[in-house]
Amino acid sequence: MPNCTSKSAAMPVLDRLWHRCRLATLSSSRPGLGIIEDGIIASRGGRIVYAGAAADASSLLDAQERIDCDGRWITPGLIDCHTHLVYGGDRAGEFEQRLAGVSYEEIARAGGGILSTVRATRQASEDELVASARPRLAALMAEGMTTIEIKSGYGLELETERRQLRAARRLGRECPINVRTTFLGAHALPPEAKGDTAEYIETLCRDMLPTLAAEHLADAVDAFCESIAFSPEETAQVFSAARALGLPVRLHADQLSNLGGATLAARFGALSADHLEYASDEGVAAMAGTGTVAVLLPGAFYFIREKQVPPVDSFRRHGVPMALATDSNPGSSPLTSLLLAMNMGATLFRLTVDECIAGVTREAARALGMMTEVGSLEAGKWCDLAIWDIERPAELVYRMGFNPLHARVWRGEIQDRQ
Ligand code: DI6
Ligand code: FE
Repeated sequence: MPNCTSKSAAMPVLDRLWHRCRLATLSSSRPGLGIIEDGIIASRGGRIVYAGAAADASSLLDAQERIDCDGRWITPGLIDCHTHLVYGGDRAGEFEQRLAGVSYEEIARAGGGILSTVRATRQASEDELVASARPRLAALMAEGMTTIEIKSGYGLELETERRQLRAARRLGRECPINVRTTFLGAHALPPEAKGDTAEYIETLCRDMLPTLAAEHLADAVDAFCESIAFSPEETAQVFSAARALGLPVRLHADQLSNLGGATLAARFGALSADHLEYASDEGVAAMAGTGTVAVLLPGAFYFIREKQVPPVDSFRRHGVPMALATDSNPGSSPLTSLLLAMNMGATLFRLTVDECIAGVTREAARALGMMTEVGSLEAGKWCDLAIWDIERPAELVYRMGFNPLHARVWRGEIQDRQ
């Protein structure tokens, strides 16, 4: 056993050390945001080796680079745990229709909506999908996002679904971010199915899903369980196929009506159930039983001018964890700001500041099944940081359209502002 002296002398040099900073660690073992007023963070090999009080870490002084944070706040890098970032075209024309009084559902039923983006996505090459997603990604990264989930669902046939997922993986290789992909083949019924939902779901389960899983293109499987999309029974079929392949599931649940989506998600042990404006108390209780995260998407609520607020008090009462995400997509939430998503979460859904910040960090990591890797400032996790020019954490939630990011750190490396 080495004694204390030889141990510290032999300690490897740290790559980087941030000091004189205030930390919102989001560590589950601390109350609230896990605040440390005089903190330091040390990294080695892209991982956090220490995040805590400066007073407890006097031996951690030997780093290749020391960064004086001058009292700035550091949070975990932000996580957007629900996006449809990769797609062709846009829906600005539909937005104008909606301003003239046509509803989101009416547009969808008339063959517009998701299907108009499907047409544009089918026409786009992988390069074009990557190129058009990049500015949206850059906007999120400029606000400290370091991890993102990206869904397919605008192909609705194997080739295009694959191209979307490949584009998402490529963004993960080419940009300093962590990417998690989700297969959302059950997003809408493609026009060529001519109304034969059963046949489409059968093809999806038999061919598309196993093929994409074998190509390691999908980290999870999602479905849109809604009257304008797929029934609970069809969704269950997709989920059974996913589970048989060992893939975790998540669900667009109870967004426009209550079809029992929250209960269904829980029945399959889903990582998350998302939207949930119309979720019942029974559904929330079921989610509590399986640790399914409620992913709240105030951007979509705002943009389609929904009136029904998700049952936030019920989530709190039942101890269901709540995450917040942008739902970035061309139809119901053309949003590329997690800061604004937090502001909307607070203003529209009455979430607290702590719930909003936890919702785009620790709870978003939970929704992605990435708790051991990201989401809090704790030794062993990736050193993904957002460093802010703010005086108190509430400023991240309070402002609208202002970006106080000072620096973004991904896997221990300081990134240029995008
Ligand atoms: N719910 C949504 O809010 C998005 N997909 C979904 O299942 C909408 C996607 C779109 O309108 O393009
Ligand atoms: Fe969505």
